[in-house]
Amino acid sequence: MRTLARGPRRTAAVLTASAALLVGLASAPAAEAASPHRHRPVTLDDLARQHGRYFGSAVDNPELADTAYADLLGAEFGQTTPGNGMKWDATEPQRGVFDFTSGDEIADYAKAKGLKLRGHTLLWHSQLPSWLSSGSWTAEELRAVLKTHITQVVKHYRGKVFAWDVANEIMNEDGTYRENIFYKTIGPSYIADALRWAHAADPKVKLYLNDYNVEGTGAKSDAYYTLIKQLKADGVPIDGFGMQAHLALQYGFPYQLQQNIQRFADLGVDVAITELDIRMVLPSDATTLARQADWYSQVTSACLAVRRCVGITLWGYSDGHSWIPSTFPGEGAALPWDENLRHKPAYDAIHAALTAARS
Ligand code: 9MR
Repeated sequence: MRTLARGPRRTAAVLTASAALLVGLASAPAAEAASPHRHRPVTLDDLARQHGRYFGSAVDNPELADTAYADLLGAEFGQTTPGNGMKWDATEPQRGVFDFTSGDEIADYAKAKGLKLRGHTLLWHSQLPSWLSSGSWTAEELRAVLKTHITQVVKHYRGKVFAWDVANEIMNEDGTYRENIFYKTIGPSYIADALRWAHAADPKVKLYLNDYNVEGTGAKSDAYYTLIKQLKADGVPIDGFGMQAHLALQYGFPYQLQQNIQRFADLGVDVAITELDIRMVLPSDATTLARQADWYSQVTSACLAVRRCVGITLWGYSDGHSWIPSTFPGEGAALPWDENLRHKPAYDAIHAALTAARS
């Protein structure tokens, strides 16, 4: 079995447990001494690592000031993603003027806590700086702007992030290309070029396409399946597909989730669950929280069932720090920890799913 120990933090935990065992052996009854790990908390990431996966949570810069939240995130999880700190409006607020303050803050935090870091995101229709979104560009000008942005940001985080969401949310629900500024100005070739520029800037980093409503089979995930297959056939560097998984109880569980993950894996790319949360209409009650717990369990099990599903990231882990209530008024309670950082049934369900699955 793989060891649970990882870095100084884990080593300290093991030493503490060993010390407790030695003390316990001197005085405790035999039954207690026989379970040396009884007092060592086993985190979701510890369990995921036994399967060769990570379990992570996004974090947004202001949340780092909430030390209870940031400390628990660092202790429980093995991976993080900046909620906003590496987006275009943060990293290149003026043309050619790069500001890595927010992204670096998260990268430093990740390093200090021993967390793997996903980069999010190099290109998106949202959170673009106004110099870009309200400028008027020829195709050649915008290609140059995109190339510079991707090259600078990827180079800056080389060796710090293990994966990039290169292009975020580039498809419509019906499987046609989203008419973002890049599509409208350059045409669909911007996607392959973005991947090539990112690869040139850091040949080792894993390059992903990432979107929501692609967890189940359907027109939108079909479009990604076709695109990734074509990119692979054309020799374009593409390593992974990110399924955001912003789920909602009222819309039903994604259709054929595991089979959908599997078909992308079969194309020869990794799959990651990148922004998982499961919202509901408020107020929550025992029934909805139990249903939510079951969904978290199903998502976890589906990922573990596909060898190339490399990890799961929650989009924040507590109901106290979630994008949902402000975006969907009247909805929330989407995460496995409540506002007071107490476990909800969803936490126990994820824990059980990670424990039950065979390595
Ligand atoms: O969590 C992010 C939130 O703080 C921002 O206000 C929001 C702006 O659109 O973006 C959120 O993150 C999004 C992510 O970057 C892409 N997928 C959807 C996420 C939720 O909106």
